[in-house]
Amino acid sequence: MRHPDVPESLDSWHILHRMFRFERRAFDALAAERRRGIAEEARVHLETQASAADADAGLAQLLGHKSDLMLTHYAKSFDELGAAQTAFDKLELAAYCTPQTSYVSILELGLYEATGKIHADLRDRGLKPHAQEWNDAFDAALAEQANAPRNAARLWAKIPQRRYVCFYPMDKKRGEAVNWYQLPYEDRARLMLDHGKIGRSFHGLVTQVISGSIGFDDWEWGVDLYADDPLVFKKLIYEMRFDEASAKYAAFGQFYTGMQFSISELDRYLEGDAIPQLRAAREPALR
Ligand code: 76R
Repeated sequence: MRHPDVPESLDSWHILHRMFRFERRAFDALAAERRRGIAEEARVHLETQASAADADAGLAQLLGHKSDLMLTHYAKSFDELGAAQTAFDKLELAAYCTPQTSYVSILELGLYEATGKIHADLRDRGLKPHAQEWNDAFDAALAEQANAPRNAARLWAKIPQRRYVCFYPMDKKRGEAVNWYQLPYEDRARLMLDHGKIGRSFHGLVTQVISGSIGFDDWEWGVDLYADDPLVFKKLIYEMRFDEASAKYAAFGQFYTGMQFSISELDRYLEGDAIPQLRAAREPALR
């Protein structure tokens, strides 16, 4: 992946989003004791995943008809994601959860700026592009990026513990007239810089998790936004619509919006007799 037009990325969690319809009437029809047993089995299972160092699981109640429940899995490989999928499907609860859609992606930190700098630096050092020495220096520079404290912490952060979540997939356009992938590198880097500037004006108000899905799923990226106030999504996404990277080059899939709740609150969601809450964060959410 050293084509001069290709920005590098740092990649980390393998992510599976699963959206389900919850068969509430069928669940309600069960005896109370059985409902409790089903909820408890699922709670213990998901909490074990969420407390592991090398995985995570998160729940959100979605608004509207598209789906009721979003289950987000983080794992360190597709193999482990597959295992998580199977394990959930073996829970008794799965009999009441009908899959509606899903999304497969890998968390990424885009490195437009850094890649440009690395290329320039290697050029300045007089290294011959793609010769062994150049490749080694390139790898070393990338490893440095991955180990930089700011990047390392963000790469392996767990699911942000903020109440509201908004998930949607997106593409950069590849039309005959408007084609992101045919823009010169410098133009794309500049547009991403402008994009980042708008994003950063919302710093602290929103936590974005960008995951790449080229080669894995129907769109090119999954966008997860997390905030303490849903209005922030509307303001941020609206503002970005006017920014060239989005205004001209972005295309969006379906939006899913809802409330994250703690796995310990699953029984409340299933019973439907109180609003399931997001309890105190397990660890400081990265902002
Ligand atoms: O990671 C960083 O903070 C560096 C700057 C940055 C990159 C590289 C950044 C910042 N984003 C990056 C990459 Mn983003 N982002 C989106 C959307 O709705 C829309 O119009 C687009 C959906 C939002 C709302 C958003 C928010 N971003 C990307 C990429 C990869 C593109 C590529 O590689 O070609 C996509 C698809 C994408 C989409 N972005 C930010 C935000 C916010 C809020 C920030 C600032 C984060 C912060 O500093 O807190």
